[in-house]
Amino acid sequence: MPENEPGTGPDPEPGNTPSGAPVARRTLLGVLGAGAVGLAAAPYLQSAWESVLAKASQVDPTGLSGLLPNPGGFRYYSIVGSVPRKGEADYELKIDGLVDRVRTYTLADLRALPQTRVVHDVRCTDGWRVEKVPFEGVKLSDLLADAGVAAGGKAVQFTSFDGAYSENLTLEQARRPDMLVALRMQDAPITHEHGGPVRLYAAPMYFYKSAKWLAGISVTDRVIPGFWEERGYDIDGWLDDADKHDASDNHDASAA
Ligand SMILES: Nc1nc2c(c(=O)[nH]1)N[C@H]1C(S)=C(S)[C@@H](COP(=O)(O)O)O[C@H]1N2
Ligand SMILES: [Mo]
Repeated sequence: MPENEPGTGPDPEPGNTPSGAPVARRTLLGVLGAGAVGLAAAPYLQSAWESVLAKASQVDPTGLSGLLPNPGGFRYYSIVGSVPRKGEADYELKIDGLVDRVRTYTLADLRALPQTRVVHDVRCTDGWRVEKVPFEGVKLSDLLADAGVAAGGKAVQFTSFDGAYSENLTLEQARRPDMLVALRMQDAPITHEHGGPVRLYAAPMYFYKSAKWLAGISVTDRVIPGFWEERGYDIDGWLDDADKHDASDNHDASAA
């Protein structure tokens, strides 16, 4: 079933919007025939196939790509048609809002901080799941401590350099040890398609909380609903089995 038809899946989705505006997730490529689908059977072609899927996801408005096999188990989502590539020379993460010290980090800065590895199942509200995916990066709590949360800070808002996506966590959620500003996924640098060079990884929550192409972290005085939350998604997004109250007893985070 097309993923961007309202009311057809477990979550409400927006309908088509005028071109140029953010639309429902774009996950498809109508141009690929059965022959191309067959490529997915060859493991050594996996990354090539994934990059075809990713390219198609940037342009196809039909939402049918979710019906095609993806050997990695993931589907690539973006609410905008194209996202600039950022890397070593031009990537920057800014932490501002209700903080004692505004901070900016380059990729090298982030890599120089202690890295944490979290292994958890990834789940999208659309029903797909990838088991035991390793992510590595800097604990969000470390960055918040570095900037210093000022009086009145209650929540955190994440923004993306796609120019449209946003997400949030309460400060309590953000300080869990399984909330990462992730630089690596599946033991490799995060690809552009997966939101690299830096994305959020909110392990105990549905994957929509894990903002791709992370550009900003702003401490706010209240939770500001994110892109999908404005469209009906749960504000918290806990996975069914998440330990919502005590991260220290039941999480997969460990020092890398
Ligand atoms: N910037 C941005 N982040 C995003 C999204 C998006 O469309 N744009 N989609 C979310 C959803 S619904 C999911 S399931 C995951 C998909 O991540 P993937 O594309 O790496 O599989 O990213 C989340 N973060
Ligand atoms: Mo999702």
